[in-house]
Amino acid sequence: MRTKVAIIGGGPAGLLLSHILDLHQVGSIVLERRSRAYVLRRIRAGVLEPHSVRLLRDTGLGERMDRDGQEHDGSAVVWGDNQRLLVDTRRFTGQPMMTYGQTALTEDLYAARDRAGSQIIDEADKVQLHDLLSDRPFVTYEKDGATQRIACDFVAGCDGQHGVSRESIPPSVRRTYERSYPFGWLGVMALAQPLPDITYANHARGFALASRRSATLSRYYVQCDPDTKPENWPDDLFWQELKARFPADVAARITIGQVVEKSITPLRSFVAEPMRYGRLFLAGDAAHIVPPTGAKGLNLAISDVFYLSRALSRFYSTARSDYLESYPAMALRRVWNAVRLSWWLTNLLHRFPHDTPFDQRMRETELGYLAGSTHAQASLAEQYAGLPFEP
Ligand code: RFL
Ligand code: PHB
Repeated sequence: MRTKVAIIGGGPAGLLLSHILDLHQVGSIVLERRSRAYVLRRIRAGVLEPHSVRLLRDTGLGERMDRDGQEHDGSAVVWGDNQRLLVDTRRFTGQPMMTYGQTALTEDLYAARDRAGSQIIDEADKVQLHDLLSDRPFVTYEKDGATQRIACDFVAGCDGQHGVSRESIPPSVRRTYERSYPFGWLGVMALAQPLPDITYANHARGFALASRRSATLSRYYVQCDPDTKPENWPDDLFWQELKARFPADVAARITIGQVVEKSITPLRSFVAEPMRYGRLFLAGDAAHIVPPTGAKGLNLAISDVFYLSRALSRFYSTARSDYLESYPAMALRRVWNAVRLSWWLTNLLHRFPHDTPFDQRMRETELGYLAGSTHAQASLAEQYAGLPFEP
């Protein structure tokens, strides 16, 4: 087999890259380790920045998002004795945020790829990347017991946190930056009417977050021990703990419903540099992980793909490689800003095991300052909405 771009990973980054390249007549093959059913069962992100929304609309992926997604002005933060702040992106940036589940977006992407008759090879085992420093790289994998080979011009490593692409960059070239946090998030999807606003809570019992997927589907998270298991959290305990972490008036408006999914996510910040090695380009979680507190992971995957698809389509239409050369630095500028915001919000909103009363007073003082200062709110809203894509 031969293609222009071999894309490793059929998550949002890999599928969106294949979709946009196709719009520019650049052929690709996607190799996904899991089955399509497995990929579509994963429940993850929910919040899209205006830049992501615009890109999805501009590339013909906006129809269901605009019908089923929910535009909103931003997100609320609550703490202490009924104190509340709205991170109002509409007021400060002129643009709303969108709640639309990653699962639905991934379905839309698969549907678009199917309509275009594109090649997505699922259950591709033992993917390996070869000759990345040559101008004739290739990829091998196993499917149904046979080894296959794809010759290509470029490899896009979109295979997430545990993929093979990043590991194909020799350790002597790779630099990694990491912070792990001493807690996780227990996430619950429930058939219940959500709160009107996405609401983050800083509480003595730990962080909590109320979000949504639709008018009848709520998404909730509570900070938990990173080593706990969903089995340790029977539904009753979860609802009790969730409500205990919000101010009484907010808690009273949380509707209890049937729990349809429960999972634990560890929190971690991670960046691997450079995002390029010869003919290999990394995008999305393959290169960087952020704790979900800033709702940035999926949005970064989308902005990486915007830069990379532009660089590759320019290369094929004009033979210019300037955007390919600048891709790692340009993508990383946006990545590091989101890493900083996610780290800062994680520190601001969670309780840490060895916190002293001083630490919590610092958080409350900072939250109080944010609530009282339009300058500080404008800065936060600008970052929560995401920095604009560079020309
Ligand atoms: P993905 O989605 O992990 O997809 C990578 C794909 O690569 C496949 N793969 C391989 N394929 C072939 N060969 C191999 N060796 C392979 N190894 C792996 C995998 O099976 C998979 O299908 O990465 P991608 O595409 O970069 O997308 C990134 C996003 O999924 C992630 O950043 C977000 O979900 C993060 N995130 C959030 N991001 C937001 O922007 N807004 C949010 O509100 C938000 N909330 C969240 C989140 C992530 C969460 N979890 C569970 C980590 C909430 C949570 C709870
Ligand atoms: C979600 O809806 O899953 C969600 C919302 C906000 C976040 C993270 C996740 O910061």
